[in-house]
Parts: sequence; C-alpha cells; structure tokens
Amino acid sequence: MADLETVAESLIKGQAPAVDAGVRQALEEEVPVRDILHQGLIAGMNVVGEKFKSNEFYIPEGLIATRAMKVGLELIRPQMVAEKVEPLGKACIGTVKGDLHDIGKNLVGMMLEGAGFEVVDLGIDVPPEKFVEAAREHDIQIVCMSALLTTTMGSMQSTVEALKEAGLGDQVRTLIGGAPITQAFADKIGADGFAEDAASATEAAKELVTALSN
Ligand code: B1M
Repeated sequence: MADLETVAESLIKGQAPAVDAGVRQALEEEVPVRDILHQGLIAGMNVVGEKFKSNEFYIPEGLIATRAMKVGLELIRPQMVAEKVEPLGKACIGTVKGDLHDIGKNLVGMMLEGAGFEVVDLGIDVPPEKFVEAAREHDIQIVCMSALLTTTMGSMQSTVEALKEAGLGDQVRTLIGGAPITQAFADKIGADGFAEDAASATEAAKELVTALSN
C-alpha cells in the first residue's frame, strides 16, 4: 500500500528513485494528488527546511532533496493540470532577481495551468525589466512573482514599480507569494494580490483577472 510518510522520508534523504517509486504507487492506488503533494512531498520539504535552519543540512543536502522533490512533482503534474479547460487568461511567473528557489514557483505555475491559465514561465533570478518585457511581449494579464529569501523581497517592489513606469499599470495585475511574503508586505509595495499557497494563488489570480475585465 502507498505510504506517504515513506515518500516524505525518502525526499528528506534525497532518494529520488524511492520518491519516484512511492509516488507512482500512490498514483496507481488513486491516492488523491493533493495528499501526495501535501502529506508526501511538501511534508518532506518542510523537514528539509527545519534541518537547513538548524544547520543539520547544508546546500548539497538541499539540492538532492530538491531533485527528489522535482521527480515527484513531474509525476503528479499531468493530474494537476488535467482539469485545464478554456484559457482563463494569460499569466507569467518568475522567481525574482537574486533568488534561485523554484519549487514553489513551479507548483504555483502548475496550479495556474490546471485552473485554465496560459502560463509563461520566466524561470529564476528574474530582474524587473524581464517581467516588463514578458508582460508586453505576451500580452500578460497577471504578473506572478515568487520570493523565498527576505533579501530578495525588495525586488518585488522594484518589479511592481517598473511595470507602472512602463505604463502597464492599467493592463496587468501583480500577484506575489513565497515563504516570507505577507499581505501587509503586498499592501506596502502596492502589489494587487498576495497568496499564501499554490491553491489560493489560483483563486487570487482568477479574482484579479475577473476584476481586470470588468
Ligand atoms: Co534555501 N532557503 N537557500 N535553498 N531553502 C530557505 C528559503 C530558508 C527559509 C531555509 C532556512 O534557513 N530555514 C532560507 C531563507 C531564510 C530567509 O531569507 N529568511 C534559505 C537560505 C538562507 C538559502 C541560501 C541563502 C543558503 C546559502 O547559500 N547559505 C541559498 C540562497 C540561494 C539563492 O536563492 N540565491 C539557498 C539555496 C537553496 C537550495 C539551492 C539548496 C534549495 C533550492 C533549490 C530550488 O528551489 N531549485 C533550497 C531549498 C530547497 C530551501 C528550502 C529548504 C525549501 C524551499 C522549498 O522549495 N519549499 C527552504 C526552507 C523552507 O521554505 N521551509 C529554504 C517547498 C515549496 C513547495 O514551498 O517555495 O515556500 P515554497 O512555496 C509555497 C508558498 O511559499 C507559496 O506556494 C508554494 C506552495 O504552496 N508560494 C507562492 C511560493 N511562491 C508563490 C507565488 C505566489 C503565491 C504563492 O504568487 C505568485
């Protein structure tokens, strides 16, 4: 029987083949993808975060856990995006300048796709001008930014300002998130939306795009 605790433990140890096997088994047994994600993959990554914090883990351990996480995420991706219907709108997403964390960003991107958005992924370490360029080039309605470091949060403000300076303030809406981000920070920098996790990011994006078209 699929055991999500073992998936989490394998992820913590960075054992990608074991994560692969555990997630495949869970999918075969029709365990809900939400449970595989939260009780297996994210639960494991949370422990990695704690070990990182207490200096029990360093970058190499973080990287091999990330590789295992990505193996698991790719396996559940088809089901996460399966419900895709009519495009709801166009979004671009990136991890802001100076920040290389991409797991949460990828997850938000997948959920947005699953909710019916067309998503342009700008990757990591994305400077404000690249967000502006993408918004123009792809006719973007929602610019989504992710930051995991307190030191890179400021780049969200620069991006919000750059979009306004480029005259795109009326055409695009900004949505921000990531572990250190709060609603208060979003208000402070003039971002249009904040979401705590990938599921609420899709809800927020839907609301923003509806408000934009009204
Ligand atoms: Co880094 N790292 N890391 N790291 N890392 C954190 C973020 C940290 C909290 C660990 C710790 O100390 N406890 C800490 C930040 C401290 C701080 O700033 N307050 C930290 C640090 C310090 C660093 C380095 C500086 C370490 C060093 O070099 N000494 C370095 C920085 C590199 C850089 O970016 N310039 C670094 C490097 C790395 C690795 C490369 C080893 C690896 C990243 C690999 C990768 O992403 N490809 C890594 C990892 C894996 C982590 C932790 C352990 C896990 C992050 C993660 O993927 N979580 C992390 C600790 C933690 O967060 N517990 C940590 C799982 C993911 C699903 O969650 O990304 O939060 P998350 O996304 C969530 C929500 O935040 C939200 O939805 C997602 C899912 O529901 N969300 C959004 C995210 N984006 C959103 C956007 C939205 C809406 C919601 O709207 C657009």
